[in-house]
Order: sequence, then structure tokens, then C-alpha cells
Amino acid sequence: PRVFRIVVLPGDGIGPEVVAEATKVLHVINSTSTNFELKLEEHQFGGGAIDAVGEPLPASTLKACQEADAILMGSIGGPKWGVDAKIRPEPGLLTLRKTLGLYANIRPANFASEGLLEYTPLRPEIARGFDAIVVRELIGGLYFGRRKEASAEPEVGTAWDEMIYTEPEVQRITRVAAQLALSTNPPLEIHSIDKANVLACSRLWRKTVTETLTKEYPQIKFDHQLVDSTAMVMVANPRKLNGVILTENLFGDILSDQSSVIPGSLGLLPSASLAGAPVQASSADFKPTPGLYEPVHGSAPDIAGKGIANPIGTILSAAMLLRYSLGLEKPASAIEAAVRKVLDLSSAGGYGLRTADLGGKVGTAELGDKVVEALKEIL
Ligand code: NAD
Ligand code: IPM
Ligand code: K
Ligand code: MN
Repeated sequence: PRVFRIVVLPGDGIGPEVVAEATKVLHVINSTSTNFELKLEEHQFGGGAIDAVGEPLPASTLKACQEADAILMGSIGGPKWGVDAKIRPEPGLLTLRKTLGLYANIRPANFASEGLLEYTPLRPEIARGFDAIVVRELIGGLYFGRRKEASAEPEVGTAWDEMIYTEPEVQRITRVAAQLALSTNPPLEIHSIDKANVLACSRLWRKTVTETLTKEYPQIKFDHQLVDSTAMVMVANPRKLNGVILTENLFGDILSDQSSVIPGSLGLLPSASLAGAPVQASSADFKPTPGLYEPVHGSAPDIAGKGIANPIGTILSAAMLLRYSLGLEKPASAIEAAVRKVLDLSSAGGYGLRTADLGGKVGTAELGDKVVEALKEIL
């Protein structure tokens, strides 16, 4: 059988709790086929690694990630290594993304099916039919510019964060958005989000997106919107943003968390971080591409250790891993169908189970067990 090496980085806070449920699901997938074998190996990353060896991304972890077919991550960070700490977990994640060249962060929020509408804090008629994927540029912009907090006179009390984007960086992320848009017929619309009324980087962004799409993808409809009013539209009339939401690093970070309000919880959203455009597993062009897969949420210190975190975002990230990095479309779709069955309230046979973040009473491990049960029925 083809052996796939998957590096697992449970991380901090609820990370290990939600990753345990996703690996349960991967073990089921593993046991159903003799064509491939999933080899999972855990490594230290984040705050736990700082405590153990003094740095968030030990060289051995980075090496394992570079050699892996794919990486499944939970979350890192927490109050123990807070913003005033000397060594913090978050820069380790930025280094991992940058070193692996993972510039394309795909965050689907297209989850508000009829059977889940009861979970949204919005009015159902507002959330209904929202169907958007956030494509976030992940290794440029403010996250990777020079940064300084002055510690000496005369600059003490001043801090700098530099924001830089180059044309090639904007072109390549635009092509990723375009490839995703072309996965349906007719293509999805692209909404490019910026702050071109103020920022130079945004004016370069807008010009480059327009040129790239007009020249290379004339069949795709697109528009430009400013990030501030987009944040309003996302909760007032989210269907207006249906399609692909293409944006830079920081705006994408913020808008993707916000988009989780529509399906109802940050705990539901998965993500893929890739070094190129995803190729559908069914396509003749498919070739396995390494990637990092993690829920959109963080380590949730407020609920860590209680066994109540929602594992769905991580389980759906494992499905994205199978699809985009390993080309295993069937198991990926089966996991997604199992998740819908467990959450769904309306359809025949739906279990209608949910964790506390969605007003339910089911714990993390029990929900994971139910996904496994549903998955076994589907496979
Ligand atoms: P967070 O995403 O950890 O939590 C925000 C809120 O959402 C909390 O109330 C939390 O309980 C809830 N929540 C998040 N995931 C949930 C889940 N699966 N089930 C139920 N509820 C869930 O954001 P934060 O509190 O602002 O950040 C906490 C730490 O996580 C910080 O150190 C931050 O840097 C880190 N962080 C890491 C990642 C990552 O590893 N990629 C992502 C975001 C934040
Ligand atoms: C995310 C997180 C990270 C980010 C942090 C932890 C560095 O919020 O993955 O969304 O800002 O990219
Ligand atoms: K995460
Ligand atoms: Mn974030």
C-alpha cells in the first residue's frame, strides 16, 4: 500500500482534545482500505514545546513537517505564554507557515445548511444560503514585515509594524482564489477585500487582482469591496458575499473568525494552508501537495481541560487533508457526510447532536465517537 506520513501537532489548550477526535476518524479511514496506509506521528509544538525544550518550533518538529505528506494541527498559545512573555508560541506557527511556503489559506464557511440553521445566533433568514470560502494570503503583509517595540529613548513608547506586499505575492493568491472559483460551473464569484481608500498595499492588491483576473480568468466575475463595510455586510446580509472572499493576511484572519458566526460557532470551521492552488482529487492533474490543516480557532483557554470543546473544525480539517494533500476524495466526502449527519436536526436519520458552544450537552469525545459511528455507516 501507499504509505502517507502525517505529522500531528496537538499543541496547547483544547488542541490535544480536538486533535484526538480527528485522529480517531483518521484511524477509521485507515482501517477501511488496503490501498493506502496513514502513518500518524506526534511532535511537540507551541507552548508545550517552549516548556519542554525552550522554543515553540523545535528543529526536529520542523524537519518532520518538511518531510511529511501532510500536517494536522490543533492550536497553540495560551495565557501561560501571553503577549508579555519573552518566548511565545505564535511566532513558531508563523515560522512553520513561512518555511513551508504555505501562502494559501483556505477557510470554508459554507456550512449553513437547512438542518444547521437553528445553531446560528443570527436570524435564520439572514444566515440561510450563505455559501462562501475565505481565501487568505498567509505569509505576507503585516505578519511578516519588520516589527519593533522601542525600549530605549528617544523612541521608547513607540512601536512599528511594517506592511509589505509584492505583485507576485498578490498574483499567486489571486490564482488560488480563481482555481477554487472554477471548481463549479458557472464559476463562483470572487469578492476581493481591501482598504484601498487608505493603504498603499491595498491599492497594489486591487490593481493586481484586477489585472490577473481580467487577463487570465476572463470568465470569472469579481468585485472589490472595502473591509470595514464588508464586516458589516457579513452579518447583515451574508449571502451578498457568496463565492470566494479573497483577502490579505490580517483582514482574512479577522473576517474568517467572523464568518463562523453564520454557521454558529468558531469550533466548526476547518482550514487548509497550501503552497499552491488546490487541485481536485478527481482531476487528472492531481498530485499530492503537502499542506498544514488546522481548525480556524485557537487554544480556547477558557474551556481547555473541560472536555467540552467542539472537535468538528478539526475533524473537517482532517477531511480537507485527505482531499488536498493525499487525493483521497471518497474518504474526505464520507467524513463530511458523517459530520452533517451528527449535527443535522432536520434530515431523516440526522442525530442533531452538538457541543456546548452550539447550546448542546454532548462532550468532545462523545461527539467524536458519534462521527465515527456515522462514518462507519456511510463507508
Ligand atoms: P480562540 O479561538 O482560542 O477562542 C475564542 C472563543 O471561541 C473562546 O470563547 C473559545 O472558548 C471559543 N472556541 C474556540 N474554539 C472552540 C471550540 N473548538 N469549541 C468550542 N468553543 C471554541 O481565540 P482567543 O481566545 O482569542 O485565543 C486564545 C489563544 O489561541 C491565543 O494564544 C491565540 O494566539 C491562540 N490562537 C491560536 C491559533 C492557532 O493555533 N492557529 C488560532 C487562533 C488563536
Ligand atoms: C489563526 C491564528 C494565527 C493567525 C495566530 C495564532 C498567529 O489567529 O490561525 O487564525 O493570526 O494567523
Ligand atoms: K488552530
Ligand atoms: Mn485567527
